[in-house]
Amino acid sequence: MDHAADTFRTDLMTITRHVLNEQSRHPESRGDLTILLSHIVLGCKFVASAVNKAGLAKLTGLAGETNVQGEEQKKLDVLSNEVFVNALVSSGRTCVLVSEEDEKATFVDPKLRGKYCVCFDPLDGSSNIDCGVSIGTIFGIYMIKNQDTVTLEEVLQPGKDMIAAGYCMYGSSCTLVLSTGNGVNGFTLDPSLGEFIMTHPDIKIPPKGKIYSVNEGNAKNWDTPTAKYVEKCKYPTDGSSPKSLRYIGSMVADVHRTLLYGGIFLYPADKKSPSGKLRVMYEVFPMSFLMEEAGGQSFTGKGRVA
Ligand code: AHM
Ligand code: MG
Repeated sequence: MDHAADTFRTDLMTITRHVLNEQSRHPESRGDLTILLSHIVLGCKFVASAVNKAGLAKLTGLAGETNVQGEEQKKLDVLSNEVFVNALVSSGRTCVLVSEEDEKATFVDPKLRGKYCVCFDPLDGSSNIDCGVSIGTIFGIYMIKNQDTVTLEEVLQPGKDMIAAGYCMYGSSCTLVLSTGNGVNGFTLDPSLGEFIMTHPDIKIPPKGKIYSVNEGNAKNWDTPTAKYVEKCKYPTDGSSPKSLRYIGSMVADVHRTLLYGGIFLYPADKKSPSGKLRVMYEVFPMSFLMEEAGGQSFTGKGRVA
C-alpha cells in the first residue's frame, strides 16, 4: 500500500520555516528581518495573483485609463508598487523605502519605523507586462544605524553592505530566490497551499555556461571591447563551440536562467546610455549580491559591482 509520503512530500521547507531556521543561527536576533521578509513574501503572493489575473481583470493598459464602469484602472506596475509600499510600511520594520516607481524615497511615519531600508523594483520588465511574458520583483535590504535620524545620504550605501536581497519571478511558475548572506535558496509558490516551498536549495551558478544574454539590437552603440566580447561568443577563436543566445528582456528572468544554467547576462553601457540602462540601487546591487552569494561574479566593466 502507498504511504502518503511516497506520493506527497509531507515535510515541506516553507520560506517561513527557512527564514526562522536562519534566524535561529543568530541568537541575538529579535526576529525583525523575519517579520520584514514575511511581509515581502505576502507582497510577492499578492502581485503573483494580480499578474495571473491580469489578462482577465483587464489590469493591463495605461495607468489612468478608465474601464467601462468609469473606474480608474491601475496598471500592474502601479498596483504592485502600492502592494509593496503597504506591505513594507505595515511590517513596522522599515524606515525608508526606495522604489523604482517613486521619484522620491518614502520616509516611513516615525510611529511605524523600524531599522531597515528596502530598495525595490516592484515590477521589473515593463516591456513584457502586456504580453504575459515573465516579469519580476527585485529587492535589496540595508540596515540603518539610527531610524529616527535617517537621511537620504545614509540610504545610498554600497551594495556590499546589503544584508539581504532577492527577487520573485512571475513566470510559468512563481519563484522566489532569496539570500540573507548565507548562500542562495529558491522557493516555488504552491498555489494550492499559498506557500513558497523550497525547490532550489543552496543555488550555485555552474562554473561554465553555454549561454550569453544581451540585447544585441544595441550593438551599433557598443564600445569596441564589448563588441569584441560578443563576437567571440558567436565566433570563438579557441576551438570551442559558439554560445547560445537567450534574451527575454526581463532582468529577473534573464538573471534567473543565468543563475541556474550558467553563462553571462550583460547590459553594457553604450553611446545612448553611457552609464548603462539598469538601475544600481534596486536592480544591479541586489542581483549582484545574489550572484556573488551563488559563487558567481558581477562587474561594471571596470571592476566589481559593490
Ligand atoms: P524596466 O525597469 O523599465 O522594466 O527596465 C528594466 C528592464 C530589465 O528588466 C531588462 O534587463 C532591460 O530593461 C531590458 O531592456 P531592453 O528592452 O532595452 O533590452
Ligand atoms: Mg526595472
